[in-house]
Order: sequence, then structure tokens, then C-alpha cells
Amino acid sequence: MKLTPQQMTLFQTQGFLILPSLFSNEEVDLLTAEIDRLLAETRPENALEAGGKEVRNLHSIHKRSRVFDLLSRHPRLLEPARQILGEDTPLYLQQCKINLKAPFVGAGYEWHTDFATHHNRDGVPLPLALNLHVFLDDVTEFNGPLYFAPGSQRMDVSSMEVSSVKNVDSKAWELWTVPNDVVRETVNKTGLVSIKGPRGTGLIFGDLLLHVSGANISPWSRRIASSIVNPVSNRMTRMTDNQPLVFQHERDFTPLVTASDDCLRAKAAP
Ligand SMILES: O=C(O)CCC(=O)C(=O)O
Repeated sequence: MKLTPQQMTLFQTQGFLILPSLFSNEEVDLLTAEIDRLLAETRPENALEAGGKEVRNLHSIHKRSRVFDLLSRHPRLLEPARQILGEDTPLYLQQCKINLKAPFVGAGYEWHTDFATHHNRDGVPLPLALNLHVFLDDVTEFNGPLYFAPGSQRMDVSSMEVSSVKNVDSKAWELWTVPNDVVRETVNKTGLVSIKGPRGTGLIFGDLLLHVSGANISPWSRRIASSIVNPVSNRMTRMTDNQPLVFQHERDFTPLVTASDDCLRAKAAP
């Protein structure tokens, strides 16, 4: 799937791109059918909310589920990513997860750029990684959508970030956050947009985009599949002992091989 010149310009200008109806209801059903099985597994890749009960993130799902492996290599995500990063650029899968935000209890994510954590924690040299989201539920104003500061990727917010480490769950998830005064100065210039859409919506955003999301106080779940792809030439350079949770940054730098467009339905066929 190719992005149009208008979509490419929009991505460069605002730092993100929404891809409506990227996956059909049938395809999203095939993905969500896997989630209860993944949730039932007791393993460190299932990171809990601070309350210690509900699962906040399901990590490394490409290794745990064939359909999520296929999703992570799906041409409707990888072809636009390659178009943005350069057609012949080998990409590896840096992270592959579902952010769950359970009804009533799913917590938000503080103001950050992804690059600050990729760079400070993992030694990723350049802000090239792309975060590829697929909405597995309808995302509305009620269930904790992401908020973006459009164009903030061009304002070098990450150089203003303090190297603060936040533990946002019991598994010591690290997130480099942006201080409130920097957020205020930035969003006073850029404004804010909330990213909503029906299940099956796709979303691409870059490593330097300033963003945040609130809690899910609604009775409806908000599940988003997220895979981060990064050029192999830009891979992590720091793999220290204090980062034991390797699923936060996968260590397999083998270039991703694109699956076929009908891979999800083909997998489900008898
Ligand atoms: O799932 C969310 O609400 C936030 C996700 C996020 O901040 C990210 O993928 O970088």
C-alpha cells in the first residue's frame, strides 16, 4: 500500500498520519480473538497496571501469536514505513505490543517523545523509528485516546527533555518524560489533537513527536496494537544489565520480511 504524495506531505508536516479503515472488521476480529489467551499467560511480558491487577501491556506478541507476527510484518504497515524511511532500508522490529487500557482502570502515559527513551535508555543514535498503531477497539474521546502536538517533531523537544526515569508500573517500565514547562511552551505553539477512530484505523507517528494519553475512565476497553520499526543501521547501541526486560527493545535485528496482504485471513482459513 503506497502513501499518496499528499499523505507523505501530511506526515512530514504534522509528524503523524492517520490511515482510516486500514484493517477490516474481519481482520480485527482475528487479532482480538487472540487477546484472552495472551492475557491468561503469567509471564513478565504481561506488564501490570500500578494497581497490580489489570494488564497494561502485552509485550513481544509477535513471538507469542502467529497473527500478531503477521501484523508486525503486514504490508499495509511496512510499505508506508519504508516509503517514509527509504524503500531499500532494512527495518527491524524494535518493540511489538498491545496497550490495553482496561475499562475504568487503564492508566495514561505521561508527556514524552519516544526518541528520548530510545536514545537515553537504549542508545539508539537517530530519531528514525516509526510507531505503527492499529486500533483494536473504537478509540473515542472517552476511552483514553492519544493527544499529539502536531509539528512538534520539528521543534527539537527531545533536546529539552530531562533525563528523568519514571516507573509507571510494577515491572519498572522506564519512560523519559517532558517537563510541564516545555509541554506548555510547545503546545501553546502547536495546539493539540486527539487521535480517534473506529477499530481497524491505522496510525503512524515519528520518534520526535510530543504526545501523551489520559486514563480510560469509560466502561469500554481501548486496545491498540503498537509495533515500532527502526532501520537496522540505527539499532540500539546500549544493552546494559540494568535493562533486563528485553521485550522493551527486542534484540533481533534481522530485517523484517513483508507478509502478504491477505495474510491474516489466509492464516484463519481452514
Ligand atoms: O497507548 C497509549 O495510550 C500511549 C502509547 C504511547 O505513548 C506510545 O506508543 O508511545
